[in-house]
Amino acid sequence: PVDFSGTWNLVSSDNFESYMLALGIDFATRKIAKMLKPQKVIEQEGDSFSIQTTSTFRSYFVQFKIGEEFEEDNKGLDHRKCKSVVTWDNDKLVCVQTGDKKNRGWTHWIEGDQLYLELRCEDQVCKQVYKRA
Ligand code: RET
Repeated sequence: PVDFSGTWNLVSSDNFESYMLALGIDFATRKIAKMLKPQKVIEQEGDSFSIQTTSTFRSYFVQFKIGEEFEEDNKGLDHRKCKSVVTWDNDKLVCVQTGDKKNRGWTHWIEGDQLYLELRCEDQVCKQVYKRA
C-alpha cells in the first residue's frame, strides 16, 4: 500500500497563479505566493492524514480521515469555508471541497520518489510536483 508520509519539496508548479486567481486570492499575495517553494510534511497512519504545507511566507495545515467529511477553513488561503471529504481512488487521494467555488478539490498521488498534486478550482487546474527531501 502507498505511504505518503515524509517530507516533500516543491520542484515544479504549473498554473498556480491562475488557480489562486480562481480562488479570489488578492494580487499582492499571488505575487509572493508564486515565488515560493513550499515544503509538505505528510503524516499518514492508516486512513488518518495530516498535511502541513509550509513556506517562508505562510503555511497551511489540514487533518482528515478518509471518508469523513470535515469543515475546512482554508485559513491563510482564501478563508472560504468548505465541506471537504477525501477518498481513495486506487492509490490516489482525492479531495472534494464543497462550498462557494465550483469544482474545487485536489488529487495527490506518488510515482517513484515524486509526489504529484493537482489543485482544482472552477475552470483552473494547477499541477505541482514534489520530491522527497
Ligand atoms: C501557500 C502560501 C500562501 C498563499 C497560498 C498558498 C497555497 C497553499 C495551498 C495548499 C494546499 C494544500 C493541500 C493539502 C492537501 O492535503 C503556499 C500556503 C495560496 C494551495 C492541497
